[in-house]
Amino acid sequence: QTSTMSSSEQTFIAVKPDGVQRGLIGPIISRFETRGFKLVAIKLVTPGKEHLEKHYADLKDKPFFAGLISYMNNGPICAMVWEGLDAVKTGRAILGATNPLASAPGTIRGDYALSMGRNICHGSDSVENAKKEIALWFKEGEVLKWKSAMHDWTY
Ligand code: RTP
Repeated sequence: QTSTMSSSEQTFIAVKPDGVQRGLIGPIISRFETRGFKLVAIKLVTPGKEHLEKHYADLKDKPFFAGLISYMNNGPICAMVWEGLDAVKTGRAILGATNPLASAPGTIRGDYALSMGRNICHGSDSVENAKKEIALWFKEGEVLKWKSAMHDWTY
């Protein structure tokens, strides 16, 4: 499916409160950077319950919804936008399966997490949702356009 891939595809990646509190912002950023993705937005936020309920609106009828919102509302979240070839799908692969027990070693969750309810990171699951999530978490001027000299010829 190379024809549908865009080098400017963007995905929303967040380090959840447990990831921030465990000091895992660095390793998580590092995996996206060293893979070749470009960081175009980043901030530390405590967005509050209402915002988190919007972010997880699709899951509002799930039995774990209230627990999920209180987990996500438990401290700062590091919100980011990463850009590059097939960023959404490859971003999910870098994070690993939702349930860390099923995540392969070498993925973020496969290396740093054990529990579904404390899985340290979030990544958009489709290009459409990535657009919605970026618009929810960032204001227009917060997502930067910049050119890395390196990206011209190394990727
Ligand atoms: P995320 O949105 O956080 O990247 O996770 P995901 O797409 O891989 O998984 P999703 O089904 O959207 O679930 C969102 C988050 O809810 C928590 N969860 N708990 N059965 C449970 O207890 C359960 N299922 C999901 C996880 O934190 C999951 O990442």
